[in-house]
Amino acid sequence: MLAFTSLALAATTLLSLASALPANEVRSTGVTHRVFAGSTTANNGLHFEPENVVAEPGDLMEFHFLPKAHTFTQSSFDKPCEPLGGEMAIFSGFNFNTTAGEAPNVFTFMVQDRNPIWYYCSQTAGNHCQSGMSGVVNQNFASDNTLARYKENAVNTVTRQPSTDPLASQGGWKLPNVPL
Ligand SMILES: [Cu+2]
Repeated sequence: MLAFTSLALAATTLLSLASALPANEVRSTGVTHRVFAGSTTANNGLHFEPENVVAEPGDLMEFHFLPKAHTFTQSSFDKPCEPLGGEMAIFSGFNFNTTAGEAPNVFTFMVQDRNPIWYYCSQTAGNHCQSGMSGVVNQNFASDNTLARYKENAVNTVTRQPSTDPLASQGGWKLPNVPL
């Protein structure tokens, strides 16, 4: 009987904890996906590696920046090289320049759900997005919306920025680049 009472109490405590959380709270999974913005080998440096990532809600996406002043800029599939919802887009800003190796900081955000997150580099010097510097988190593999098609559609676009402030950073965190 004593054991039953303890169990019942524990269940009640758990329930009240759960109801205290905001409905849309996404809990951290502790999983981090590292992506390099830039490359020493692929596509003349205009490349995210890996460019196609599957992530769970609560996973972190962590971008490490190599030379050429790249950005992470969220877009829709339908409008490559344009920020999603204007100022709503997740945007690293041009805060991660480096002339060699990796920039001293990384850009990190938490995946909120399983919907695709399309993104591009908004560097216009060299037209990075039109040249194929784009990627996706949680592509819908049952759909025709592939990264290859995104890149094809990007070729004849004009790159737009989420903000007139090139250093604006939103939807994520600028954190120290800690070696593994
Ligand atoms: Cu770039």
